[in-house]
Amino acid sequence: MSKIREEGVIDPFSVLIDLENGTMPEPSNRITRKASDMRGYYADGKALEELITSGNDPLHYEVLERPVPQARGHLMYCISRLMPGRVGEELFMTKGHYHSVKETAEIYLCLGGEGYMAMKTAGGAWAVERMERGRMVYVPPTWAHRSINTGREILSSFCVYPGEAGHNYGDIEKEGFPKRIFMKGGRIVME
Ligand code: S6P
Ligand code: ZN
Repeated sequence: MSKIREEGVIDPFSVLIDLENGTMPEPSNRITRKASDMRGYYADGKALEELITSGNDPLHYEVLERPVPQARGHLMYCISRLMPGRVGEELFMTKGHYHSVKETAEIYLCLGGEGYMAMKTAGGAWAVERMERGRMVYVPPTWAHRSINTGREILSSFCVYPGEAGHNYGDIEKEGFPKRIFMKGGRIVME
């Protein structure tokens, strides 16, 4: 018998999350960002071009998901996996974004690796939170967010955010973040 569903209503489901390895073994979507997708984001554009050409354009990060409707009431969720590495002295990071619907928050539960979540508001507020296995970062509404991998392992997180949130990358492309995170002389520095 066919099921009658209201718009946006779907059947329940479950999905396996590999907590030990910080991954989703059977995603239906895999979004990838390679070094060549990161042009304009790093301080050292020349080092990025070298990584693209001599370094064979390595994977920067991937997002694994089994999407649900991008609608109010639903919860989007995914596994975000950021590779370890550097562009010049700057540590690998995600592009970073505001949510298009500003009133939407996000939870990042770190499953492995180490790094930071950098956050900023359009009004000039700035914050950074440590990411490490078992630590949850709460990104409040209106805060843009970007993760940075400061370790040698993949920085992996389970993310949850409202279905209607959407992603606004354009403003961060223009504004950037007030601080960058580098590895200089074996030390992590923020400047
Ligand atoms: C989505 C959530 C994450 C990021 C992912 C990649 O709201 O914040 O899944 O999409 O970490 O970062 P970005 O900035 O390229 O979307
Ligand atoms: Zn987000």
